[in-house]
Amino acid sequence: MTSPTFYSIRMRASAGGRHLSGAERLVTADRVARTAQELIERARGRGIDPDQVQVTVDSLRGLLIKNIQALDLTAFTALDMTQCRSASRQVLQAAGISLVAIENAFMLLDRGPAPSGNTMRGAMIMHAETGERLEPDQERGVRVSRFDWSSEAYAAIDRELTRIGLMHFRTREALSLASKVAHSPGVIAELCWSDDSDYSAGYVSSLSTGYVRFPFMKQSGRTSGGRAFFVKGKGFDRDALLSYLQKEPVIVSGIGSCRQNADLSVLLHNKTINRHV
Ligand code: WAQ
Ligand code: MG
Repeated sequence: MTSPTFYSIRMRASAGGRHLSGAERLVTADRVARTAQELIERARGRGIDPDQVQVTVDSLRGLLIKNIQALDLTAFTALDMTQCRSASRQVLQAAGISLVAIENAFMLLDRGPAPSGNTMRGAMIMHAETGERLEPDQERGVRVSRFDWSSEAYAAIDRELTRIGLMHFRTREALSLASKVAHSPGVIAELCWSDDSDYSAGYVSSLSTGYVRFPFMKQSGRTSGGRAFFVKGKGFDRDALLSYLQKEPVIVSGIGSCRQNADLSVLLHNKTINRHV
């Protein structure tokens, strides 16, 4: 049986040459038109009206599609930003990221990681020990594309996330992106929070900790945000990583567990055990 051809759909909205929002999907032929329309509507339904919306459709005929399972999700039910930031640092440390790298990532995401001080369209790649930045273009960052939920997994994760009160499309999208990134060659962990002023949630994710969601990673009203992918220093192959993140099609075809948790010690304890095996 031949597998159906998938199409990568990428949306990019800007105003006055400044990046406003973007999105990426991976769908079969019958869903291309509807998805493109959805993304255009999303680009327009925001605070600032874009003066350009670009939608690119690429056929991925002949490319092998990799299937992965979503990371388990833990929603940390903290009350404020201080708690969230402190717990997220602990999760990053448990995933093997050095304090220097962690502080550098927070500093840059707070400030705007591009040299101009703006947020980036893509992610930083950061050395997990030294905190050094390794992405080829520090103004733009690395944009992950060619990933999506399968229809079945989408329905299942929507149900599970709704059950624990997480209904926003951003959570579903971020979980699929983080699942692709966690399966990258060389990435140990990711740190993210939104750059949208009305969305203060973020997460730390890795294969070992799963996706740990924090409701308050920044003060509301702030537009700083972004992503850092922490990589192993030794034997790290940047070209292989860039090619995987930007080009390799990945469908998230199975879901993980979704739960709320106000106490991270269980997660961190399990993690410590795993590391010593
Ligand atoms: N590849 C790499 N970096 C990206 C991508 C991508 N495809 N999309 C966004 N970014 C970077 C970019 O620097 C953005 O400025 C930043 O991430 C934030 O993007 O409820 O909404 O689309 O569990 O605003 C996380 C919490 C929300 C979700 C993330 O990101 C939850 C979010 P946004
Ligand atoms: Mg955004």
